[in-house]
Amino acid sequence: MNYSSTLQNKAAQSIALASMLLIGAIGIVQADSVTKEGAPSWAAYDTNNDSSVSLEEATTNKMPIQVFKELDTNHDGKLSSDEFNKESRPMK
Ligand SMILES: [Ca+2]
Ligand SMILES: [Ca+2]
Repeated sequence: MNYSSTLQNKAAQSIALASMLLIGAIGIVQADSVTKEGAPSWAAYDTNNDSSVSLEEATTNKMPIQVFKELDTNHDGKLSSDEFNKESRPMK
């Protein structure tokens, strides 16, 4: 009797299906928020449209915390569009 191996098979199939669905969902989210340069725009980070990007909004959109801290030049814990746009203009 191989009842338990049949159960394992079904579990494996379920996990494989869930993984495919998850990968598909992630792909859709990325296609939606990534610009042609390969990085989300500032507007895409500002998900609640309050004209600033919080650390939570940044990390939700996959910005590393280290990058956020570097961009937040006035250290108020939020990124303005000016601060964000400095990323593409490397001036000291
Ligand atoms: Ca915001
Ligand atoms: Ca700031």
